[in-house]
Amino acid sequence: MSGDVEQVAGWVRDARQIALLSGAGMSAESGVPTFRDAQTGLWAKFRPEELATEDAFRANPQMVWDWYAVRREMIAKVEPNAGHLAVAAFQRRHPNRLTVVTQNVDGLHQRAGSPGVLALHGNIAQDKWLDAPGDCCTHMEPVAGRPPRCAKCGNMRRPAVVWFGEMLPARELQAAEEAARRCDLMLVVGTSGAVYPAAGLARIARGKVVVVNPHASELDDAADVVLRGTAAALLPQLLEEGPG
Ligand code: BJW
Repeated sequence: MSGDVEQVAGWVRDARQIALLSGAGMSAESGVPTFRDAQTGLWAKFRPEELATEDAFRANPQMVWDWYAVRREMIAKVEPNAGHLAVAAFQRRHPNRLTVVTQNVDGLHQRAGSPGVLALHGNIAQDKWLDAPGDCCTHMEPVAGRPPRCAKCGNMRRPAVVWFGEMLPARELQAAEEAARRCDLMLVVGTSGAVYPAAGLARIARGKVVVVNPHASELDDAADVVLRGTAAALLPQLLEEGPG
């Protein structure tokens, strides 16, 4: 274990309240592509800012729906990695000592067994109505299609995720801010720190801030320690509480 890793493992042991803010890099070793790293396939053609918006969906609902369909299918096939599992195991050993705040929509923290995950950007496995549903929408099954629509008014189904320009779920965001304000230690794992208000949580953390990321991030300047490594390699070392 490097000196820095050992030091942070000590902070983990001493902290009464830990907040873990995760981003796409948390799931990279499960095989889920990140948003802003070099991308292949669909990701090479579009930036998230161009697809993850209501305007993009209204302009080209089939293309955006298909982008999500490909990602949903891929996410359904992957498994939580050693990082997700180390977090969940820590929470089992220490109930109520670690709060997971995630920007990820893949549900992998939840599948690893983490309780009470605060999912700031929604859940890609679910969908919801694009416009406020009328009686027709709520009483009829949507007609299958890409995207499915209400047979009567044409209202479309859309992924239940948070797009740019949309508000984050109020309860989750408030709970995440509280977790940041009361923590003794925040682990910021696998996020570029480019998207707000999630990234701002690292800047309001009361306690020490540790960034875990193999590459430079926009939150490195907010960190007391930056650990250059991956989530699946480092989180087990930080959270497994060896002899210390
Ligand atoms: C590894 C690794 C390994 C690789 N281990 N690490 C303040 C300032 C400026 C702008 C704004 C601001 N406040 C709000 C805004 C506007 C906007 C915003 O932030 N824009 C920025 C781009 C500038 N924010 C919003 O619009 C938000 N809403 C909002 O603020 O509402 C209020 C409001 C309303 C109206 C007007 C104004 C305000 C909503 C943001 C929603 C983001 N949604 C998405 C898509 C979700 C659905 C989907 O999946 O399609 O969320 S965008 C995308 O980015 C996704 C992610 O959750 C999010 C963050 O990305 P993340 O997780 O950091 O991934 P990457 O790819 O960027 O980084 C991966 C990292 O992992 C890298 O650093 C790698 O090095 C690392 N890594 N392998 C560890 N193995």
